[in-house]
Amino acid sequence: MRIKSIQIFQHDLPVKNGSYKMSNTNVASLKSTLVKLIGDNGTFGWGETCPVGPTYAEAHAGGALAAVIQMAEGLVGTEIWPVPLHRRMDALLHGHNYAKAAIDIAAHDLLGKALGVSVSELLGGALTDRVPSYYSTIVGDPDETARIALEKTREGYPRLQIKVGGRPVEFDIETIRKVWEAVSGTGVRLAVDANRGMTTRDALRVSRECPYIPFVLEQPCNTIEDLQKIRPQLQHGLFMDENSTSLNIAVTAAGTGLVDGFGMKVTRIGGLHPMRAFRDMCAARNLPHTCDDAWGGDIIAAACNHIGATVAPHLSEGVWLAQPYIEGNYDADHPVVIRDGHISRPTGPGLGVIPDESVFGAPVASF
Ligand code: 0XW
Ligand code: MG
Repeated sequence: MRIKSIQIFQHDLPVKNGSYKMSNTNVASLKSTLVKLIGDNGTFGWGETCPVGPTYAEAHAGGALAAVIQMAEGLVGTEIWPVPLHRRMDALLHGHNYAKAAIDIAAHDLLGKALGVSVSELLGGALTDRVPSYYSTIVGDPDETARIALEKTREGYPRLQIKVGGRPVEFDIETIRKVWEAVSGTGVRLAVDANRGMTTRDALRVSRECPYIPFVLEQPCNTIEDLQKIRPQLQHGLFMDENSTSLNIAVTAAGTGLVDGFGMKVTRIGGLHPMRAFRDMCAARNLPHTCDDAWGGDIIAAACNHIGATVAPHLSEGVWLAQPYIEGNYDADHPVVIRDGHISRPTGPGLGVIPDESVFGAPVASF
């Protein structure tokens, strides 16, 4: 099966009730790039990529659009199966995983629809129909963060991610302690995520001054060298998120014992095909990880949910969705939503989501 044509759309996803604040990013509206692949048998598939602003990762909305357009013409006529598709994308453009991911996701959706199987089946088979999610706070007031942490735990989230960084570390330590006072004994798992926003000095302080609180420290500092520096002195597990920009880096981080797990983003690693290899590499090393993305609507949510459903439950750190922060859904009949801290696996073929195209307006480019 080959690609007959490609349509590219852009769509704004405003943040519900204000903005989403992390240590290095404060965003109020995100522009998503959507790709519709049409196969030579008439079957179509959808993909999406939506960087959470221009400073979270080495990715931005204008870059996603430009990179997809750069590849699109050369992809017409290409075989849709992921191995030849990725070879062709790599021959057309070096890097830019987050743009390639949108095409990769659309190809998986199309193949699933053509074969009458779900994307999780294409990825090896689901182990659950109820995928655990996690709730991520914003960098905020310690008491308010603790209140939200307890509320979300009671809603049924099995894991919380507490955002810290980008402010005096004393506020972060107070926040972590207050969250623990609120949720200790509930069984909820904790990650403390600084999104690269701490010095090594402050990351070590957080670990040293909260030794009895069982959290993992996610991407505390900016670089791999920073993580290597603090690793021997940490009293907590270390997760890599933003630094794992490729399968190659993730393999090294896992293989050298630098990290205890990953916050992994489907688009950052290049789509579902490399994500499958990443999942299996983590299983071989017994390393837990998330399967999520930085932002995006129902297409990215369904893609994360399908790969998340294939992760061994004891290694699944959950699938985060932007859905609680977004108004409306692309597919009103099959919305991907979090209920009681979990996400039901879509049942239809492919991603199980068929967006209402009129939501996106006219394509910005067609090939
Ligand atoms: C919590 N997330 C999955 C959503 C934001 O985009 C950041 C991200 C993370 O873990 O860093
Ligand atoms: Mg993170």
